[in-house]
Amino acid sequence: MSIEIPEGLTELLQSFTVEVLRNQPGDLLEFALQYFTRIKENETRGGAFGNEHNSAGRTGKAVNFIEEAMQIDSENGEEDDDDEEFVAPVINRFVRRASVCAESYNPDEDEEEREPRVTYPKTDEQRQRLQEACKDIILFKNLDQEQMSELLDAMFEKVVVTGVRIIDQDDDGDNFYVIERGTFDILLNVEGTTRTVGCYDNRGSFGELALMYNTPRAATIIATSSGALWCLDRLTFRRIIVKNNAKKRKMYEAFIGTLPLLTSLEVSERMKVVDVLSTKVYKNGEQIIAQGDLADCFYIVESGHVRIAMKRSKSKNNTEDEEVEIAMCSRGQYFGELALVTNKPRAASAYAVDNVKCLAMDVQAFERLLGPCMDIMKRNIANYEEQLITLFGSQIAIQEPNA
Ligand code: 1OR
Ligand code: 1OR
Repeated sequence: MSIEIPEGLTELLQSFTVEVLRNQPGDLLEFALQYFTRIKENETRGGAFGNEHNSAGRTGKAVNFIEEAMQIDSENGEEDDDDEEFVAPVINRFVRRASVCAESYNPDEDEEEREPRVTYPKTDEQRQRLQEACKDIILFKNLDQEQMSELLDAMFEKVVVTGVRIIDQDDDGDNFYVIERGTFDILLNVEGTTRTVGCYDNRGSFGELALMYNTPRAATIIATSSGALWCLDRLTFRRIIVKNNAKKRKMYEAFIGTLPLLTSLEVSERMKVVDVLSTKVYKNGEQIIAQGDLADCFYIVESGHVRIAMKRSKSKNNTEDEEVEIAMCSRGQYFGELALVTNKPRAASAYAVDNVKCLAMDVQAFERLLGPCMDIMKRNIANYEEQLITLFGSQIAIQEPNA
């Protein structure tokens, strides 16, 4: 005798189990009652749950489903916090989005004012750890205080152990992740062959691409140590970060179009560069880069001047080293590429002259987006080497850039 498993049962039970594990409710029966009532209510309101929930043609329903779920949450007053625990994981399990869709974001169509916020309550200690983890996240840099606080409220913690796959290439995007601690490998599968293309070491963030561009996950991320992540659900991410990116695009479109470095990029690729840039402001004399430091950022000068200086002595430990000015960067010029291209420590220091505004990009985005600009950069790096010999008359050599 064969027993037929009703369509949707596995997903329904899996999703419920995940919620139980995440919420650890005291009264399991009460929790189940609330959980299934909510799903039923949503279905009645025309939500996405049902036999057809896996069909690719339901692109966009995921968001509707969640919006609905959130509205129900907010109507329930004091139960909000617990209820919101239901929201985030439902997205991926019940509704799989169609594969690649380079959806553009139109902020004018956004109805975010009517959407209730997601809030995961946190202890002071948790909030402090979260703030620390988020303080250097480039995508969060241009947000105002209100947006930042909404974002922090919506984030929830996830503890991981070695070997856990946080993201699988080609999956739909559910969350954006900020690393609090731990190391993670970035794996890329190209035509059946998987290779490690990079890693995160106790800092940074990942999982923004699928959420920003509505594309499948572009890489696999695996924990290579135990660690902790802060997760931000897709809808809150889109409401705040993607909306902010739309503003950034308007602001920087013209400037980015004038940069000689980016001439080999298509317009759409240039816009993706804008999405991952953050503005950094420095006061006159402030150090932007310290020679010898490990590198994690690439910079483009938006306004002011940046003085590049190099220590004259060959000996690293000699505190008497004198710094010599070797270059001055102005609006539209870039710096900080050398260490990223050669995988070496910073070759020189950089200081703000007057008040300086730079656009900064992290190393992963640099590698992902600026490949087509590598020829220009390598030509300039070859020039550095020539100048180095002229200026210092030494054998200090800048290592050949990686292919
Ligand atoms: P996602 O939502 O696509 C996988 O999920 C995440 O891996 C992706 O967002 C990025 O946050 C992160 N190519 C694609 N994804 C990358 C890359 C990457 N680096 C980090 N991610 N690289 C290009 C490889 C040819 C850069 C490797 C250093
Ligand atoms: P970085 O990541 O090593 C310091 O951090 C940055 O200073 C470096 O990338 C370059 O972007 C920038 N030699 C080495 N680095 C230089 C030079 C330079 N000029 C700018 N940078 N030379 C100057 C040639 C005009 C040769 C040294 C004498």
